[in-house]
Amino acid sequence: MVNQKLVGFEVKRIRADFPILDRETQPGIPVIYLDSTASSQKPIAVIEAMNVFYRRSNANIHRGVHTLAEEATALYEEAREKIAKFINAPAAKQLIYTRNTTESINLVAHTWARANLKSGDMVILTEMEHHSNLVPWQMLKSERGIRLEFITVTEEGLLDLDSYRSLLDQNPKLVSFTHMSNVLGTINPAEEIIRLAHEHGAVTLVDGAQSVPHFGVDVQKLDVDFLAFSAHKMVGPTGIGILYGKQDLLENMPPFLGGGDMIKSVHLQEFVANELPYKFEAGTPAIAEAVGFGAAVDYLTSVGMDAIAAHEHEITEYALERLEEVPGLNVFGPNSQDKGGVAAFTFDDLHPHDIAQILDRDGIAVRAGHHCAQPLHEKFGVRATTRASFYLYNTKEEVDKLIEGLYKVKEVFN
Ligand code: C6P
Repeated sequence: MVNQKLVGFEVKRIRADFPILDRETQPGIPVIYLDSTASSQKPIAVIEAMNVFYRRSNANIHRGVHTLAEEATALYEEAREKIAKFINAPAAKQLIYTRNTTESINLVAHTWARANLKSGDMVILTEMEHHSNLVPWQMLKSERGIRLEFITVTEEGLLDLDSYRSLLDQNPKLVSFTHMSNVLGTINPAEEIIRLAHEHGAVTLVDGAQSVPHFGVDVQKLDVDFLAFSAHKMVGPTGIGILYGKQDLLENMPPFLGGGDMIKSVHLQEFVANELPYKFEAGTPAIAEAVGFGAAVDYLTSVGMDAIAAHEHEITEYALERLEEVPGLNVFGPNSQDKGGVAAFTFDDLHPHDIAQILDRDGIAVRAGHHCAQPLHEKFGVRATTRASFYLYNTKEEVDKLIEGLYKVKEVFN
């Protein structure tokens, strides 16, 4: 999928849609934004959709019968329909608006898991998880005594499926894993992992924070039970994400937060929960953000997810080749065949924060640290890495600037 020939992908035209890319963070140097894995930039279409919403249609949803309230409700629900189509969900009501991927995973841990897991039950994770797919399960472990086991990561940064198969024989209740690593860039074989989990009667949760923004994800093809992702990593606004779930699972889960909108009726001593998806959406939600999320999905669809994946693949392949030329630099993770647009590296014994700071002097934005994947860094015996990441608006020229910047870093420290 990621190796298709690029047809009609004009990065120059795409860049013109993202006003921030003209911003000079250093005098005379437009920013070179290589940190989309942390959060992507936003096109005019998204910024405008939210602007127009506030100027024309702003009101609370599901509450009023006046024109503005009806308009706001319609826009909020239209966005849900668009996002549902984007991931090929059978029905929009299977998409719960949350704040982000983290909240989506916590929702499953608080509702499905607390209703279905007891002491000694096994949850399979992987060694490459982001903290948001680790800590909620560790919390449940302290509270309930569930057992956590991990699919190991090989030296090349791939999941060791033999270790997975041997864990499956121990009757896991849940397999929860990242579709794409935010450090190694590894794109995991989600369909196979899910199929094997289902053969062993386990429920599956995919952390799609880094996959849904970067290539086509089809929940029906994957047959995944839960999928979590965030708008801000896919050219949409911050403050909104999605939990997709299979209908029967969602219907049988207890509600998450209690309050307005998530109820059908309330009496002094009890309440009756609302239908899907509102059962999980307590309180006034991020309405303008939902509208922006819908616009983001429209934007990505108009460019084409296959074209985006192919462009990122080309840039990543080029970046890996060029990074390899730099003496003392070591990129983590597999080669470009199994990898999305992420290159996390160590460089001699330089501290990643120093590297990032010096690159910033040339307007190059990269991230330094453990990227909320501390156990993975421990596994590879490093405290931190420097990470460059690529999205639809990045160019080979920007990769060249990164390489020039890295040689400058070397000079500074010599
Ligand atoms: N990774 C990064 O710089 P939120 O913050 O909830 O939108 O996404 C959390 C998350 C979950 N899973 C994966 C694989 C992720 O990469 C992230 C976010 C950012 O790598 C911020 S730490």
